[in-house]
Amino acid sequence: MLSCEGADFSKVLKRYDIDLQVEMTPQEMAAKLLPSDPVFHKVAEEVLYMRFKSVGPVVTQALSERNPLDIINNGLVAGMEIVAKLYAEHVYYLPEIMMAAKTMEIGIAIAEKQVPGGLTPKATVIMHAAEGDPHDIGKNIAAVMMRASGYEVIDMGRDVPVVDAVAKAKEVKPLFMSGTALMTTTMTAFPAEAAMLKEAGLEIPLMGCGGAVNREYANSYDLGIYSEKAPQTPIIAQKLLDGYDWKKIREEWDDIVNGA
Ligand code: B12
Repeated sequence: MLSCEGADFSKVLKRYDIDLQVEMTPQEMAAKLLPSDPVFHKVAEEVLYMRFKSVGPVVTQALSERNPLDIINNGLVAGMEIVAKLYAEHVYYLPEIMMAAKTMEIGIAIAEKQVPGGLTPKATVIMHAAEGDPHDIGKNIAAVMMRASGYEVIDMGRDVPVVDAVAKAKEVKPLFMSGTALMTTTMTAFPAEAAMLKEAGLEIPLMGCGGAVNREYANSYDLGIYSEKAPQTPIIAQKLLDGYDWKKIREEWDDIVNGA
């Protein structure tokens, strides 16, 4: 008869992927990346460990100790950034990314309600994920930052046809339009949209964003500007409000986003 006596289960029930790729466990890796502030630390952990049932009470408690925008940026989004790092290290996989994003969204929905914002928006912006692209988690984070900073955001969602995005921009004439592309096959939407706006005589900056796009690419077509991370977007928006055009944003980009 088969006997388990003497079996070393630590060698059997083992995350072979972690063993092969990294020496550390998710907990050990995350410990080095979590925010040092105890309140943000706790909030970030909720996202990191996908605790979608308890994130609500934890964020509500945090709101009595910290300001809502900081909870979003330094807690919820910080937790999601760690998740993305663990994914890159093959410690987390797609299900973890999706569950963590859901957890983050639950927390953001609660914190967002407490963000003090003027009744009159500073300006209107349009956001979308490129035609053919279903990746919208980064865009959603950027949209929250913009709303929290007092802008009206028209969020067109994901997989937005080029012609629809351009038609909306012609109708609304936003301060700027942002596009997100995480796939190299979809990022070509942005030069196409920019060319159509140019043809219509509209100088609306078109912010190219998302993992597939880099600064060089976003600067390679007229109207194109770049924003690498969601928190940089309100800072760039403020410069546009101050009267900068897309060329000046490009010229001073390093100084503008410095530290954000
Ligand atoms: C989650 C995910 C999905 C989810 C998307 C769910 C959703 N609602 O978004 C689902 C399962 C739908 C998906 C599908 C696919 N995916 Co996918 N997916 C990912 C994954 C794992 C994570 C992306 C993510 O959300 N990251 C977390 C967020 C927070 O990061 P982020 O989007 O980069 O955003 C940050 C910045 O880019 C920036 N940002 C982003 N948007 C914006 C907007 C503004 C205004 C600003 C300022 C900043 C900004 O700010 C954020 C941080 O501050 C990536 C892998 C990766 N490492 O990125 C692959 C990845 C993007 N997917 C990929 C692929 C290929 C696919 C599929 C084609 C797979 C397939 N064969 O079916 C399909 C798409 C099919 C289709 N056409 O419909 C590839 C793309 C490769 C490429 N370069 O072209 C990747 C890179 C995986 C890989 N390594 O191969 N995917």
